Amino acid sequence: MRLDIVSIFPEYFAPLDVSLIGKARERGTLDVRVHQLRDWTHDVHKTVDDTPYGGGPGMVMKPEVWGEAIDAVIGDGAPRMIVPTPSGRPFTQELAQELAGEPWLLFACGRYEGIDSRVMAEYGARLRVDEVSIGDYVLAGGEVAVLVMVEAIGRLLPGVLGNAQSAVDDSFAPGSMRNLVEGPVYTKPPVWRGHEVPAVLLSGHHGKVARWRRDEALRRTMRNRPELVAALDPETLDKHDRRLLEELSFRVGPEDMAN
Ligand code: 6GU
Repeated sequence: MRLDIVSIFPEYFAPLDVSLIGKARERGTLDVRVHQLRDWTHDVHKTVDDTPYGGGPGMVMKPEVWGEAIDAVIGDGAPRMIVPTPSGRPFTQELAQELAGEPWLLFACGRYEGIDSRVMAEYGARLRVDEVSIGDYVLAGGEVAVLVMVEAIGRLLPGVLGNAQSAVDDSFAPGSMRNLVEGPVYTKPPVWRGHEVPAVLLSGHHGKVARWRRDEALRRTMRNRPELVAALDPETLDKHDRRLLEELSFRVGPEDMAN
């Protein structure tokens, strides 16, 4: 996969040299190219922003410099373009999976109050353009959001994770624990500062371990993400799940009423 990132702060992307993503780049699985937006300015001050039409606070990124930058980066190609912004569609595991299937992504990082909207209109006519938000809070610019997205997408590429099962078991990944967060994990030693590893995990009984993990996932989801429990499809819950959720004083679906 090829990734182009355009930003006025290329230094933000130094972390992409390390860990899983850094290794994937060394192997050639990922071809990451970071570009300085100011390289496409023509004035001595390398100006990238101006005051907003209609008034109001802050500055807006100028369309001409973005147009020159994007034209130069894409050439005759047609990457999928991602514009990080708190006004965008939510970045989810599902969107990460979808983007991991693309051959080429272009991230256009805005600062200040954002990029002149005509840039998205112009390239939206030629490329698939998505404005994407990583959560309901406001960052100073899109750079950190792009780091988040590149890591989430990159680890899904074939051969990037050591253990292929790791991505399948993730909280929010499509699969058996879909829509639940994962429960607690433990490693050796069996007792640490008086805290014992739950005995079932040492039992070697795979069925009991699986059931215990599901119970813990349900408990933790109930505690930390009650809105996910409320959205569960009752069809995906077995009798044991229902009993546990009842114990946690939660009622599920009409099917539950019958018993
Ligand atoms: Cl993608 N950008 C900015 N600037 N702030 C954000 C965001 C993105 N997602 C959440 N907050």
